[in-house]
Amino acid sequence: MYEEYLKILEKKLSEKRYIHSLNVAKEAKSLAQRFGENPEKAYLAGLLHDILKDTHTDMLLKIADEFGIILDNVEKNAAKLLHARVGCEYLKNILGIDDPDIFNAVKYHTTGRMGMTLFEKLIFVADFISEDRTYDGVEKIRECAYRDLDSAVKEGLTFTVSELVSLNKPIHINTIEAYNEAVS
Ligand code: DGI
Ligand code: FE
Ligand code: FE
Repeated sequence: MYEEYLKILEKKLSEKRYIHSLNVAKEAKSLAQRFGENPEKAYLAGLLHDILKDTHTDMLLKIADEFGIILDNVEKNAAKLLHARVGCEYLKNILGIDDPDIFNAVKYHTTGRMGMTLFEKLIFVADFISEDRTYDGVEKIRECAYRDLDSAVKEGLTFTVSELVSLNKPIHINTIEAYNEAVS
């Protein structure tokens, strides 16, 4: 399935990240089946969500510039945010995938955002609970994801915000707004 994309991913990603992408795809598909979304589309979004994760920051900034992506200050200073922000445009402009569900799921998979769609939540949560994840607390999120997707989103955002605060890292406005919405 999706042979052409697998070949591209294999070239662009480390083995570890490639396996992560397959795991997120699998998880996204089964979450989609559980919550009544399109399973094959969720699989594809999961497969492609980290397509630029192993691309060097300088290259991501160059691609952002070429595509005319306006980056805010937090994005410019947090390399980890760039692969999502630039990845969605790469899918649209280079791979010709311009399905808005896939585009937005990839765009917001790292930060989340206020008013996430069901499809965006599936990818956001699948990325947190995929088989290869081993962080402290993953079991708790895994356990609740299939019961209560919004709780899993809330737990994921709480984990991210706590981690960023403890490391004195800047928090993107989308992360903050998603968190505030999730806990309100
Ligand atoms: O690409 P993955 O590793 O699979 O996962 P991801 O895209 O969710 O990235 C997770 C990393 O992104 C994690 O180290 C925390 C970081 N991150 C998420 N939201 C923010 C953030 N970093 C900053 N500086 N600000 C954010 O709002
Ligand atoms: Fe990512
Ligand atoms: Fe990921």
